[in-house]
Amino acid sequence: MRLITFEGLDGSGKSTQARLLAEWLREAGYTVEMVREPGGTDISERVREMLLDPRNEISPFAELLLFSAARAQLVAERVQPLLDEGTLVLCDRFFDSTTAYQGFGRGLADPGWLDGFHRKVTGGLVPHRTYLIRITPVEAAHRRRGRSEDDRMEAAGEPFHERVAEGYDWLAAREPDRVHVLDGTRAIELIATDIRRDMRQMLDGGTAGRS
Ligand code: T5A
Repeated sequence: MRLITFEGLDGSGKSTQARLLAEWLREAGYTVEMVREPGGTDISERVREMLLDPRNEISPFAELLLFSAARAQLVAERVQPLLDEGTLVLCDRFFDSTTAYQGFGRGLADPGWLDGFHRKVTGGLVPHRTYLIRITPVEAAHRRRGRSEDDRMEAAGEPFHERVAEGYDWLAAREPDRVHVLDGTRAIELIATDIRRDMRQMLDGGTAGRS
């Protein structure tokens, strides 16, 4: 059983890389499911709508709890059962997003407190590998340009996203074995190749998720 997560600023290319990895793993014979955060269940998708609607004013602590509520439901209803049956689960964002966006971005809570809180929310589930796709907030804003209206989190401003980026760097420095940093300014296929190489090493010798 393996939980693989993708992290980074909005527009860093996480969804693109998660999709490419899922395709590659399926071709290699693995059973793979993709989920996204916040979302992935009826309840979590409803919470997502609340969180991302730019018309909503949500207090920072309520925001932390809502992202975590969506995650608790996703883990209980989908992720843990899938892992239990041997499926590889690729998750677009997980609790590192809360540490980076609410912990660092909102300046809400110290990471030590968040660590314990995340484990309560997920029933102790921690990703086996996390790919952090690193781009600058300026590059992220550039990539989002021309898309539809910014959602509530994207509209939080550049200083906020600078603090989020610092949060991710802090996480990568603290947990280098789990959090692998990839230079997200490179070509999509080069990043995908690095991820595949790492996954191949991780899965070699194991039978996780292979049908
Ligand atoms: N949030 C989430 C919190 O604050 N706390 C939490 O606990 C959680 C879970 C979610 C928002 O909620 C926040 C974070 C977010 O602000 P979302 O709509 O799910 O919102 O947004 P994102 O996860 O940011 O998803 P995006 O689709 O915006 O970005 P991705 O997935 O990083 O990027 P992707 O793959 O869609 O690519 C974006 C564009 O860049 C291009 C793609 O083709 C696409 O056009 N691209 C590249 N271009 C050049 N070079 C590359 N290497 C490229 N890779 C992709």
